[in-house]
Amino acid sequence: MLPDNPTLEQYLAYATDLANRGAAAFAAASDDDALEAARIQFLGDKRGELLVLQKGLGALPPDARRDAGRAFNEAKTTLNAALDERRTSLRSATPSGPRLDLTMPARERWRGGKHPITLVIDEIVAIFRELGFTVALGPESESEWYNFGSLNFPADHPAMDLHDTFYLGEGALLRTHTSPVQVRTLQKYPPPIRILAPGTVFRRDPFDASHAPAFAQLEGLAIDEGISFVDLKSTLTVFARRFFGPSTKTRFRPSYFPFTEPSAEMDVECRLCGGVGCSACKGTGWMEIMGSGMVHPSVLEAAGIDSERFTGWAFGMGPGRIAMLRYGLPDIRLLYDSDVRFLAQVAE
Ligand code: 2U9
Repeated sequence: MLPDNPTLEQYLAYATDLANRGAAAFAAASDDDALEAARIQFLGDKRGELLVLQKGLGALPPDARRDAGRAFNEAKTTLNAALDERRTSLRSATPSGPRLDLTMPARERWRGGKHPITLVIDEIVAIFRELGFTVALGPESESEWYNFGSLNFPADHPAMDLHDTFYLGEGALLRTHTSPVQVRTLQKYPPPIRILAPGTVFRRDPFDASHAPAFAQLEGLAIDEGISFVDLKSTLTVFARRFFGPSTKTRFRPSYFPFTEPSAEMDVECRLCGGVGCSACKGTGWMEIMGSGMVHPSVLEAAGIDSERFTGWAFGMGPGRIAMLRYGLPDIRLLYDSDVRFLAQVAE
């Protein structure tokens, strides 16, 4: 401690002692926190020991102040130099970059996954691939001929109405089904042909619980010599059993499409009630899965295929609808609003 009214000798001795103790404390500081504590002790703005030494100058006789002032400045220089030196040496010993808290619990990893519709398409494609089908793709912007004309739609068919189809101008439109892909494939490759055409299609439908203006479709086509409705029924039943389970019952109901004759809807026994009847199947015990039929001879001829020699069958389904049945979804919009909390439940 510096006495209240020190002599010059006491002041000089105290200044030297202070400088030595401070320099030693700085040199001994093992990390930033210890160095900061030592800095506050010796160089602190409010109660630092150097401040006390400075205040002590005023208590000295005037003729002692010059020597005492020099001793004070030396002590100050020594302390600041020792502090700087230790700061530099600690910094070079500490790895640079952000400090890591290795005890912090890890964040759960975000895992991406396939969309439920993509999962359904992949699964359908895998089943038909084993049955000899390959995937064919084509443009989403089509001509009226590929989308309607080649597929035996009469010129006044309501699907061609402005209220049902998005027209792009200059004879182009957004395809309303993936059937044009099959027509293009038939023009390009000779039979036998077995193809699947998955893709997005567009219709001027309201966006509600069961409709979307843009949605996924998956169509299939088989063309060969001697193909009959028996091949259609048996192949689609094998598909239904692979997709929905080996005991799945199917039934075919007569239907109508311009591009197939005869045409049929395929139903599977309701997955939710086992055929007893529930709200999902509207009490019928059956769920409609897809449309199908024997390719109309006019469609074969339009694509350049000899309809006397070749026959074929086709089918079409909406993978979004299948995903709704499989995952028990009440509203098709769930599939389109990209809410990861919903999507993560089925992501693979
Ligand atoms: C060619 C010849 C025939 C494709 C077919 C269906 C039956 C069908 C609908 C199901 C629900 C479309 O997604 S949906 O709205 N489709 O029912 N589609 S037969 O027939 C073809 C295709 C191409 C050359």
